[in-house]
Amino acid sequence: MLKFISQLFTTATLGFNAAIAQANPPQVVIHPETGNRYFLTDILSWEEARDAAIAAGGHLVTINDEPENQWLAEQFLGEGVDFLWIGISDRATEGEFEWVSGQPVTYTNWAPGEPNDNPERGGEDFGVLTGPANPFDRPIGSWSDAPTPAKLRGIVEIDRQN
Ligand SMILES: [Ca+2]
Ligand SMILES: [Ca+2]
Ligand SMILES: [Ca+2]
Repeated sequence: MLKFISQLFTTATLGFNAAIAQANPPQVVIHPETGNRYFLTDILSWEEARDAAIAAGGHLVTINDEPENQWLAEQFLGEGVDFLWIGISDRATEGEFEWVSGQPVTYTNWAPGEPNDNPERGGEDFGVLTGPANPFDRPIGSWSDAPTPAKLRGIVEIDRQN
């Protein structure tokens, strides 16, 4: 864990030369108020992204309030981004969305008509944050549930106290 954080810190502070020395460097951003760190996983299933987040000492992001949602949208929802995994799921009990971090659900930002557990896609249990390239004209920063076979990048959050 400490070694990993140290590597992230080195990549973030040494800049371009250090970044190109790694095949796929995590681009870490630090929230200016909470000190929590965030970065994107590779393109993975939700469950793979969840496991990658745990391996990094964090969790798929828990979006606790509207300011955090807005900040994440500004950091990660650039041009060409359609969807990113977030750490909310109703895999355990259909219709009851929980954060994988175990933190309580204090805020949601579902898009109109979502979550819908879309039966045409075999049901949907895993949350995504919506970017500008989404094909459904959904509001940027809104959430929806997505199907198990989907492969996306996920947002990892490492809480400061960890
Ligand atoms: Ca959070
Ligand atoms: Ca579901
Ligand atoms: Ca859906």
